[in-house]
Amino acid sequence: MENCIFCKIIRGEIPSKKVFEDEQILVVEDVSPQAPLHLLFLPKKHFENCLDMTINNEAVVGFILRKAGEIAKELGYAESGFRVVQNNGAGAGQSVFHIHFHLLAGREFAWPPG
Ligand code: DGP
Repeated sequence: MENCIFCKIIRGEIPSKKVFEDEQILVVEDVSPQAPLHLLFLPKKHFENCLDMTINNEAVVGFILRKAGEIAKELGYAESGFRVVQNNGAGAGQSVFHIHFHLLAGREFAWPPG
């Protein structure tokens, strides 16, 4: 998508701090971290959120969750716990309409979330 911020990051047109990349996904540090560890998992193929999913997007979502667990473990957060968050729609806090998963760790997390 031409004007999507995350598509621009994926294309390298906006700089980012890259943690992992393969042919399907890019993982970068969030520019506005809400926890000591705050990473964004971005599918390279643009779709907005859960409402914009098709059967073609299902596999990458599963891959992202597995990869989030692997990275959290590698960085030492398996014991302390971590949170994976995905917002759908402005009313739920989605501000960038290219689906992404937040990996947050390194502090206490409240429930229910704010
Ligand atoms: P959400 O509110 O769930 O749509 O999360 C969007 C996140 O994207 C938010 O935590 C801030 C982050 N973000 C916005 N612009 C940029 C950017 O240009 N680079 C990076 N690394 N993160 C960004």
